[in-house]
Amino acid sequence: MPSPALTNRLRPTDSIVILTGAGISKESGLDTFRCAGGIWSQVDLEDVATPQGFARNPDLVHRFYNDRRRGLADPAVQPNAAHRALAELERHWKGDILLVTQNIDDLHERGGSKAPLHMHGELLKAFCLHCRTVVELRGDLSVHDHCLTCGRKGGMRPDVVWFGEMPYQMERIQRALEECDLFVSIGTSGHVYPAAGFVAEARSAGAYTVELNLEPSEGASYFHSSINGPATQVVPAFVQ
Ligand code: BJW
Repeated sequence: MPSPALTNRLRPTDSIVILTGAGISKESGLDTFRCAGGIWSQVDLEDVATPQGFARNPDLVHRFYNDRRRGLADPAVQPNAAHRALAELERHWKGDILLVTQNIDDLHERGGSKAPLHMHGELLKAFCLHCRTVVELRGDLSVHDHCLTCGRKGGMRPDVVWFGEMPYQMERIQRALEECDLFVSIGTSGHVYPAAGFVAEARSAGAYTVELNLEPSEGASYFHSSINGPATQVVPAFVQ
């Protein structure tokens, strides 16, 4: 159940869209992108998160995502109280909930969420640029890999959405935003579109909008309400 302030606004069958970003996985031990010391202070995003960067130097891009895949496999990296609280909400809420994550980790799934929509793709998947077959991936990826479906070499890439590429399942997300009664954004800086525009879309369609973030994000003024603090505290408190 959402917090008392919200229970007054919501009916038990209302529809909820939840958007999560890197901040929800920070306390699980994964870096964010734009916080001090974050991923974009360690590498140039043009090199590792654009199709042009991959065309220029696929080895570098593979190393970057292989390292992050190994980081995700570290036994210390586990879903935290915020991931688990959202899964609990999904289990008990009678209305529709669409959990949209910008994160490519699998911590929502491991925390118990049934089917998070990974709009920026998944670290544990790869696809073939030649035949578009998507495969599950546990180990490293390299330019020497062959596609098991079409047999061609060198075309396997991480199944993640880079700058300039279209995020996944946008039509489904747009529909849910138009129909939702509550939009909740958790642990995202609001720098990257189209996700950064979801609050305005949901709000103009009539939803109540709430931000849960360590600090006010770029788009904090668009939300009806903002709650600031670490996700492992504010998310369980919000959904209880
Ligand atoms: C905590 C916490 C704790 C910390 N508890 N909170 C000009 C204007 C408008 C748009 C554009 C523009 N120029 C270009 C664009 C489009 C571009 C874009 O938005 N660029 C901006 C940078 C300006 N977007 C795109 O290109 C997207 N595609 C697109 O628009 O397609 C349309 C189209 C395509 C082609 C033709 C025509 C149209 C694609 C964006 C892809 C983003 N990909 C990445 C990397 C891939 C995946 C990966 O490697 O992991 O996705 S970038 C990176 O940023 C990653 C993230 O998902 C994404 C968002 O980051 P997030 O999650 O918000 O993390 P942070 O670090 O920014 O913030 C963390 C927050 O947590 C902070 O606020 C902290 O305070 C908080 N926090 N600890 C709670 N414990």
